[in-house]
Amino acid sequence: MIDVHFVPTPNGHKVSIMLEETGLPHRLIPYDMLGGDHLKPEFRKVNPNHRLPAILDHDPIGGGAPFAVFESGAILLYLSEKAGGAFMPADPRRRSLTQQWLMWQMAGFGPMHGQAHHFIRYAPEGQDYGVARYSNEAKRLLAVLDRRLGEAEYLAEEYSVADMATWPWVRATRAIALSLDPYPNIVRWFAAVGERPAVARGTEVKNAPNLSSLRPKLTAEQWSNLFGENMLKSSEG
Ligand SMILES: N[C@@H](CCC(=O)N[C@@H](CS)C(=O)NCC(=O)O)C(=O)O
Repeated sequence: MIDVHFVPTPNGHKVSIMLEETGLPHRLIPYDMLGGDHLKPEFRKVNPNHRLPAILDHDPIGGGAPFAVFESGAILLYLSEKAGGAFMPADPRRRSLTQQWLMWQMAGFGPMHGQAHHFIRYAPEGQDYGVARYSNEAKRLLAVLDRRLGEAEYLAEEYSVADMATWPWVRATRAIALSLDPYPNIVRWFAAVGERPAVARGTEVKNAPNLSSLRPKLTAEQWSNLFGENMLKSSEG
């Protein structure tokens, strides 16, 4: 059994999609991120970085004591290995392509889109520089993705963990009112991936409407848990 410490965000959905795709036995442990559940000291045993998602495998690869994995990309690779190499192509070139696009998602597409979400949706209004900087980067990365998907049906030619990592972040562009119309190859791929039953099941758990809105309203305590003092304090000591 795999415990999934979970919030229904793009990073969380990467993992819930993969678990539905592979059928590995798991249970979702929901976290109230606004309430600061992820900042509690006991969560550090599962994720030293105090972020979601993270998993705890009670029947780990190689046996032994329960094993924790953090960082959504590392979790996808772990689950792939656990499921006998699922969604990781056997062909060496395609396998490398999967790793390249997965790293690109983890180091570029996700973090840059995340910053666009921050400046457009959460930061105090009027921060034109941050909004422009990260909107431009978000659009540049969409153009890179569109070009790739004009060359290949899926990022690594066949459907892989790289698509699972990228798809939920493309879906999240609707929350920052970024249209996909200029990217016809993304539109084609986005629909094809979205039609997979496991993707539908994996994204069934949704965020509270406030968190999915263009301008979520946070109390001072919630703000502190996500971006301020409480968040900082959780990593001390
Ligand atoms: N690189 C990490 C990012 C994890 C991350 O930032 N998760 C968000 C939710 S999607 C989180 O835990 N936010 C809580 C916070 O910022 O306090 C991953 O891919 O797992």
